[in-house]
Amino acid sequence: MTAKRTLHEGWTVTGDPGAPVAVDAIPASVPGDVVADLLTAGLIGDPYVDEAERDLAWVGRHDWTYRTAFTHEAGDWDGIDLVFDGLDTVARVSLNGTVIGETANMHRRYRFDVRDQILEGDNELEVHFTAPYTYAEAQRDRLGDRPNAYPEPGNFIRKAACNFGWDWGPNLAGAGIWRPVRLECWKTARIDEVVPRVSLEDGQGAVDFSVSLAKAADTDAELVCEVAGRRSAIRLAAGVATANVRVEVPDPELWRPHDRGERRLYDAKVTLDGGLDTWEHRIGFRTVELDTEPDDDGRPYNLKVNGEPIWVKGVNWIPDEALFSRIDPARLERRLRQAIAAGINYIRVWGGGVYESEDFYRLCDELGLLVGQDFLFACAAYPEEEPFWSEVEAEARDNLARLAPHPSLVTWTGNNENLWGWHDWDWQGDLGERTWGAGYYHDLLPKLAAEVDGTRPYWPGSPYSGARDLHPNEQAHASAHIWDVWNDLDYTHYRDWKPRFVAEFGYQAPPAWATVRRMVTDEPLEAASPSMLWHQKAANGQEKLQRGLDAHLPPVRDFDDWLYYTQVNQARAIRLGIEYFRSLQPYCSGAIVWQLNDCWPVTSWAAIDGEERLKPLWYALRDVFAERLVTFQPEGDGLNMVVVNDAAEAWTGVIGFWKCNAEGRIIGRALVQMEIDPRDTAVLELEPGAIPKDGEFLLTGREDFPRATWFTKEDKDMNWPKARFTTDVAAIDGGVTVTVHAESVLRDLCLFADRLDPDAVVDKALITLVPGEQVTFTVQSEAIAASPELQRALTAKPVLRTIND
Ligand code: BMA
Repeated sequence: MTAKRTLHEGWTVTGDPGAPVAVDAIPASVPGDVVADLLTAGLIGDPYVDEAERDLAWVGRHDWTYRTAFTHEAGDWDGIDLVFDGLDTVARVSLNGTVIGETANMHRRYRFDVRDQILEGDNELEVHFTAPYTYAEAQRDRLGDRPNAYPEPGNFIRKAACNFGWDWGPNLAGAGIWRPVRLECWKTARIDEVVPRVSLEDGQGAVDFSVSLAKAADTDAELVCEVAGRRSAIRLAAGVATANVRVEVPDPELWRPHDRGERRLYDAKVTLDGGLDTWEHRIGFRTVELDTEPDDDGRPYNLKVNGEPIWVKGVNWIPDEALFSRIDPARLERRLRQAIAAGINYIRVWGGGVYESEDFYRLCDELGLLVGQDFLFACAAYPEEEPFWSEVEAEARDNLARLAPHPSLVTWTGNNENLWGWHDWDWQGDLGERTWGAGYYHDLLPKLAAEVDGTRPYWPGSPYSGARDLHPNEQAHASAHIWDVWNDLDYTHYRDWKPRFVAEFGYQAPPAWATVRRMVTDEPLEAASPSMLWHQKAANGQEKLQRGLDAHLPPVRDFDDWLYYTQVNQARAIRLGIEYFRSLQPYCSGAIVWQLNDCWPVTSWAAIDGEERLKPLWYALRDVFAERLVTFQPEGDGLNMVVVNDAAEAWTGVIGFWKCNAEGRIIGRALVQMEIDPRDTAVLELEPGAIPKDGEFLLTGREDFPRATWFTKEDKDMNWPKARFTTDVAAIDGGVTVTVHAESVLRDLCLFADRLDPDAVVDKALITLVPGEQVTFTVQSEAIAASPELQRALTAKPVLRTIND
């Protein structure tokens, strides 16, 4: 029998005497972290507001001691273990004054045998955390410094790299018991670990359970493994503690990503000796292949699930809150549902963050999102010397086993940009003979991935070209990151690339208005007011935003213009990139946008800001990731209409497109009968006469087909007529609708209802209309529904915006 009891109550945290703020046994959250505890106690300002983060640099440079007391009733136990699912990071754990273990890795689970230390009645548990900087800098001094894209020692400690700050995140490197902790008491034997290897061959499912037991004495044991009502049993002789048990499941229903149909999850269960201990998880049957066999052009990077090629409509994922313990299952579910609502089918968990929580992968299993998981290395050279080699091995084993049951998890990747860094970022001179992580990415991790799991493809890096002598970001070879756009070039230069698979590309914009107001109190509020700049972490970020504005949009008159125009530009940049990459299918097989989410309120590449609000980019993603896409793509002096059908059915019908003059008056019409096979692309070369010239533009109909547009000039050069329109506001349950009737061209119409009610949600954005057309926005907001005054504000600037207003 096993009795499990969480130990989350009664904790306090105490700072070391040298800390600038005296912290003496304040209440502490477990799971939690010290920054959140200091905030709750009122000892620090909100690190997300203005420049408060700046004053918190000391937190990561001091030690923190967590303490609690608990009572324990004596029982006839053979084993008593103290189990930590996550300690952040360098900890010394003591029970009743005796040290029971030391840790130095946030990404592992720890189990300590406490039979000899635990007392009947009252017990005192203490976890002392050494400052992460103290440890990491000492390791750096001992082993010798190595390159890091950030001037921080995050590569010398097994702690989330982004804890030390990133180009979208605050530096809040603290400490804490960041995942659950519990006491486990057991009798005779317990199940130590189960790794289910799920396979599917010719429609026949099987689960190979690899089970390890902890036994108190040399007794034999019976294991029963069950899936979908099928079971296999095995007797383990005394002295044997591991077993492999196969359960066959004929004709299982499949697990499918959400855009490929339904999915079925099956209960899997392992029972030890009739109920002495049990292990349960849900699993799913699906196959996954990553086809990277060289072809005439280079090397593809084709993901196949259940034998079907998947065009990866992906986003990069970072921890959803800088203070990780604030991320609860409901928050994760909201975020993942927002991803699905945008047509996203794949989430890459980026290597500068964490191996996500059980809830994250469970939700991806249930909702049908594919997950690519990086091992946790990002943008730096990592030492391979001890203790790091052993820590990385232990962490990889632990997480490969922990995540193995999840059908959503389809690939493992060695690191983020470190192979690229070694090639291109002047590392080699600085490194000399020092290790930098190659041994992890090319040897240790692929070996462990095969040994512990063995059911998922492993790729050494993001990006990686498939051969060590090739440049890792070679565009004709497997995965590439596209960062020359954003860093140096206009977004139209996405079209200079011809990639096989884009694992990162992104373009910044500030967050929603209500989020801006939450993060800065600057008066006057300006694009470059002090706290706005503090919440812009990217190298020359403001200049890069301005470069984009200068190239495309009319001059900015005030902060409202700046906010709207930069957000529109972000959406247009990524729209252009994805439309182009999709037009290259099947040569190009996916695009993973940097980045879906934010971890605090900040100007960043995210589509959903740190306060969970949708930026215009999110709406653009929903358009361009739609199953059926129409896009205009230039080719030489000509123009093609490319129609991409990612559906399982053929797409037939008539697409109407119109040529308009700058006033929006229709000066030419064409109707084309299109027939596009399932998961195929059709290209229609436009007749020279159909191609718009100088100031004219093209657009497709809006009723039966997704609207596509093609402009011959930038908005800044367009001399659009001044926006003219009328509006109707109508009440609906829990909100209002706003119908806009266009009397002139209206370009990228947006309704920023969060300016009136921070909780308002609007169903569309970035709508372009010509005279005579109309659009209806649906606004969910109780506050607006209840207020005629707010309703009036809904139909005017700065809430209702169009480029030509
Ligand atoms: C890539 C990512 C992140 C970074 C982003 C934006 O390098 O891997 O490291 O946040 O670009 O610069």
